[in-house]
Amino acid sequence: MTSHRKVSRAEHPTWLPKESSRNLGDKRVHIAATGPLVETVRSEFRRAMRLFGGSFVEKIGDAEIVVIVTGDQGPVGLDDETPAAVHEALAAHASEPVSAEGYFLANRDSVSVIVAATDRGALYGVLDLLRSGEPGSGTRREEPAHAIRMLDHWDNMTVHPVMGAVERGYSGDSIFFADGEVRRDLDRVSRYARLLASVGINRVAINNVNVHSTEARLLTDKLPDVARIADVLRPWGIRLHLSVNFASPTLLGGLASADPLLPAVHEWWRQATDRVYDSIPDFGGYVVKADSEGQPGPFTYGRTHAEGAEPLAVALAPHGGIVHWRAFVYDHRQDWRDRSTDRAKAAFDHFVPLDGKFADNVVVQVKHGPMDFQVREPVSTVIGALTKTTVAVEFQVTQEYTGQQKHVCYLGPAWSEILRFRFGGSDAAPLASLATGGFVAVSNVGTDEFWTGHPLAQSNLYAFGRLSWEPLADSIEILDEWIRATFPDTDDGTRAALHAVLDSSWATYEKYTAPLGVGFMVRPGHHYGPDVDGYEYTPWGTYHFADRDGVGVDRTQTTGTGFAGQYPSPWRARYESLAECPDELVLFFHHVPYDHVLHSGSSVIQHIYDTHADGVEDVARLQGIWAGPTQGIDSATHARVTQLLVEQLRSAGEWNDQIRTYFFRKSGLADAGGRPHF
Ligand code: GCV
Repeated sequence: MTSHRKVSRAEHPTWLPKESSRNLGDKRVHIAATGPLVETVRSEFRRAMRLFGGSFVEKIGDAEIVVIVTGDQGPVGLDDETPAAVHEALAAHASEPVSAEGYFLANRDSVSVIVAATDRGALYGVLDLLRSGEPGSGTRREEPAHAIRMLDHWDNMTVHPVMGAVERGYSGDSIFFADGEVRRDLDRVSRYARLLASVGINRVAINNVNVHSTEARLLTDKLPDVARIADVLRPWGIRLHLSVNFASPTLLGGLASADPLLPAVHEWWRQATDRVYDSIPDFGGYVVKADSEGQPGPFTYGRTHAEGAEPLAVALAPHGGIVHWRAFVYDHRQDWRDRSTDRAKAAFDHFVPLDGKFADNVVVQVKHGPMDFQVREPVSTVIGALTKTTVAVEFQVTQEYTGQQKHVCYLGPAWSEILRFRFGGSDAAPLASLATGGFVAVSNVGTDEFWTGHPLAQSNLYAFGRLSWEPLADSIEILDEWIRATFPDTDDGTRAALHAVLDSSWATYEKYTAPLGVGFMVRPGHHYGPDVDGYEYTPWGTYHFADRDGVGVDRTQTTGTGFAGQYPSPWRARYESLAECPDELVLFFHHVPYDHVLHSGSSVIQHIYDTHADGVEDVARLQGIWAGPTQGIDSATHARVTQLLVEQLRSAGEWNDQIRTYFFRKSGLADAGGRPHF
């Protein structure tokens, strides 16, 4: 019972191990910058100097690393001794200046230069140098695609009887809370903030979107403690957000109603919000899950979600705060007998009619798919349809449906596919550019000594940060950065082994779990392991409709729920047509007979049999690779991954046995590969 109270201080590798400070250490450093984050910049150099030597120098001409913030000083005094790299970076900035968070990183004649417009950009530049090492020769320009890059924590203040300390958390307890309070020791939060800043994350919501009564009080009497967390995040350029309960005016304020049209409700939010800003001047804003899975919302009062968000938005606006209003709104008490209701359609039906009606500082936060972070879903139709509303795309770094940090599952390739999706066809803009409100993801860290339960799951946190900064970056190159930064002493062979384990781990996971985009088939409640019919006759709206003849959900306009019609052309027609629908989503959009032949040439039933068997073989192969030479991987990491691969193989085998047996019994069609059913 008590082990989870402890916060690990163990020094297991992260992508900023002590050794990476070598990249900043043993150097003569000149800093020409002011601003609150410059102290953090200096502290990074001091940390490196303590470990590896080096010093600050007054004269720019003596320096090997130069950091310049152009925004808050006059022209830098350039002379004959000024290193060429400084001239180059300043010239680049002068001709096409970087935005507030961007920077130029130049390197020439063994001098590295960071030029930024603000202290924030300088911090990102220095952390880039720290994590990636020598910048190579020439000048590199870096700036984020979108201003908001955020992690949501589903952390509870007390251990919830069903959901635990962190809802869908697989990495120990909350790093923020214990025993109903904000932790006294926030050292781990500080180390977390440094990791996040190094991949460009600039906002963190600290508490669960399911706001229970204890957590609701973070907004009121717990504010001094919340302010302590904000103080720890601030030096890393990270603004704190709170998830709030829509019914706070009644729950905390004693009002009779939380109706968003009532002046008293507006006034309550105004006063509550003013008090937040008295304690936390750079407070980021509120995250709201309303009318969703039992959370209260504006429907109680017959109001729309745009009306619901209004009082919060109005209260935050004068302070520069924003409301993240989640579009995850659906009927979780639906009748499974009613085949016309489709959970996939719900968010579009609720939110698209409200396009343009939300206040300017409301960001509608949309899960990347229409269902719920499944291993494979089409993209959410809401993202393409909201053209007059600021939209944030929400991902799930915590692996609720992708192996719960017991299975290795690098999600970068899955996210890349989503970010590169083009609603209007191949000439249209990628989905990434529609995320005008940036990107949000559910975090995967906790008090676990490796931070993320599965040590290799750190790669997902890293990749989310990097993709939220540069959404079209190559996810395997990002993984390579992570491998090199986290395990700097690996040789080529070990790095190849890590790639062999991680690169296609998402594809492997998909092979042995729910097939062809149909989703779920997990055990209800905790969502780990197979239970094909676990949700089939429940009110949650997540069905596969397998019978003796076929499987899949008919979401066509012609004969099904009509969801395919929420897409613009060409996707509407492509998903509608069984002949054109991509194999990997065929059971998301169509109910097909088991002998339906896929584009791959395989029948649906044989595909199910083959991919499941392949998936188990893949995991066995990973185990073999991991048992081979792994120079440069510390023994604790190696042992934890070894132990988890045993569980992954067991679990993959269980999925395989249950899925193949289930479909054999339903269809009566034997596996042409002759493998056993039970
Ligand atoms: C925080 C899924 C999860 C819930 C989560 C919800 C959400 O349904 O299973 O645990 O609740 O998504 O995103 O709000």
